[in-house]
Amino acid sequence: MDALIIIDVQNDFCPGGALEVPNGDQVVPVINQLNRHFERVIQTQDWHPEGHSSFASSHQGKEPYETIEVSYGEQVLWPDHCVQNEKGSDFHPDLETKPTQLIIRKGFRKDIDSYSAFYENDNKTSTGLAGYLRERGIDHIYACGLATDFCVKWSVIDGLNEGFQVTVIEDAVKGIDMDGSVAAAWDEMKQAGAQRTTSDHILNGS
Ligand code: VGL
Ligand code: ZN
Repeated sequence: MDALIIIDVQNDFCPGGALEVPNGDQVVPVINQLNRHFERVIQTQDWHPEGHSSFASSHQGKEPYETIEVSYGEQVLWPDHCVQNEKGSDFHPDLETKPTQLIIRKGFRKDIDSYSAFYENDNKTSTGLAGYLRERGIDHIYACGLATDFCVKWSVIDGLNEGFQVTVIEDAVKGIDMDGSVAAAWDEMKQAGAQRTTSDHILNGS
């Protein structure tokens, strides 16, 4: 059984948002169409407390997009984004969320960032998603949303590692792209065993 997983289609990742993904909002109409096609739809929501450790503003002298070493490895520092209960963490207003059956919030522990829908960045703390999918008999996930090179990529790789079949819908994702990170993400996802398709193929079989 398959499910659509819509990753982080939130105001802060769209044009005008705090951590803008170029053309991030262009995925919205595509996802709205896909949404109606799938019987099982799951969303993720980046959901940080104020002063989160992934924010550059929490580290003296650091600027956004610099990296630091933390206990679980390298961490990119971001502008403050997707703060709980603020407008930036809301889903894009045009995103159709009615078909969504589960919303997984992530990144709410102050000291650990969480890109993946399955595991926080320590690679140990589970969000519970794998168990949810298994209990519902879902073995194939179709990934879309933001950003290709961070949350989409890590969700796809962790999903594959958890034994799910994963297909990325290429016209329903957009990336941040730091130093070629989008191309690298596609390579890594392919290496890990991800498949790639288009919304047209899903909706029209062509
Ligand atoms: C994301 C950076 C920080 C994402 C979330 O959704 O890709 N990227 N938090
Ligand atoms: Zn975040």
